[in-house]
Amino acid sequence: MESNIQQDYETNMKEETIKYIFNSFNHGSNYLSHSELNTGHINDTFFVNTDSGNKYILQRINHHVFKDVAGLVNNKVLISNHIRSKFSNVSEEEFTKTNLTFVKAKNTGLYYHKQNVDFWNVMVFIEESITYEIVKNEELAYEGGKLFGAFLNLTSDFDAGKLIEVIPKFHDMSFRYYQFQSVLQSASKERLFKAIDSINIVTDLKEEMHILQNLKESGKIKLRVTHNDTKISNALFSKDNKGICVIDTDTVMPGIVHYDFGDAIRTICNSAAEDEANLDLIEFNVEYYKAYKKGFLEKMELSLSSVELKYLPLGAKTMIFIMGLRFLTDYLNNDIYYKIKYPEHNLVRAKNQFKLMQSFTNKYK
Ligand code: GN1
Ligand code: MG
Repeated sequence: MESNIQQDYETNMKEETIKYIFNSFNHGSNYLSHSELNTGHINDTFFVNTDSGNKYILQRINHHVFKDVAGLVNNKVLISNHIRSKFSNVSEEEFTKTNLTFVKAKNTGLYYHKQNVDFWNVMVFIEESITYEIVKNEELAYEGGKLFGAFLNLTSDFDAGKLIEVIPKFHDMSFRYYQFQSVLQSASKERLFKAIDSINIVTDLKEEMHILQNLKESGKIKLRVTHNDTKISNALFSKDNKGICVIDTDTVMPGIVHYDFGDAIRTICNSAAEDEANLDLIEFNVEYYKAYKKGFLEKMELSLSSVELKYLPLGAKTMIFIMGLRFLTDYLNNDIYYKIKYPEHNLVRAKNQFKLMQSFTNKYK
């Protein structure tokens, strides 16, 4: 049985495989059915329905990207428990309805299950929650701001030193430039030719795009717990568009406030999806920027320094840029990192981000 399952799930995710892995977690329910959620670019995510009526999210963690899965899961659980400790008057059942909670694996008691080379974890599904890829009104931008601001606020008294750096130098600009410059040496002529405009943008902005990193390294901007993947699809909303909670805490680790502020702006203020190929449809929405910032500062303002506040707009530009740079680097590197749906998907994403960044620069005065 075990070896059959192994063969199956290396080629495709058969129902038996998902069932077997899911039932190795201690949720007290039995698997009924599942469906795959095709949202993230890194992990594989499944929605699981059970005989008890409870629903779960089962995730296969990409261990090529996340080298220390145990450390990653430990980070997520530490943060989840810290948030839990702030709601001591709320019952476990109630907390689980509006917050990210993890399920332990049977036997090992760990929050993940290791199946030969693959690692899995299970979270309780939050009922009646919805996610958005694109923001369609200011209210949602404002609610998103409150959610990501609240996450930083709730974790602001957590000792960031207890978290491992899940992906070392994740938002480090010098490191991302280094990867980019290395790949320029090995990329195919064809890809270099197709990407020439984007390559020139990256080359021209080198100095400006290092400002935040320099402030961080000189200690002028402090390190805190940051989420590091605050795209709007990582926020859950209720049907009436109120924020519920932030999800996908895979990349929680020490960082600066600008990472989370800027990465959220990157998706909230884009009039199109991050992989829209028609650049004419991409425009930076300043009204959404203001609404997001208002919600974010309502939760954060008192704990931000004047330097942190002053550089929030540059945080937006820098995070839009760094994502374009990473997509471009992966395109030049023959698409080894992000999941792609067609050959030029990463180049389209990169051009999209640079168009958004230019629109931000033109509109934000
Ligand atoms: C990746 O896998 P997902 O969708 O949560 C990436 C983020 C990018 C994002 C762009 C570990 O996130 O940094 O912002 O794609 N995560 C990792 O959509 O690289
Ligand atoms: Mg993520």
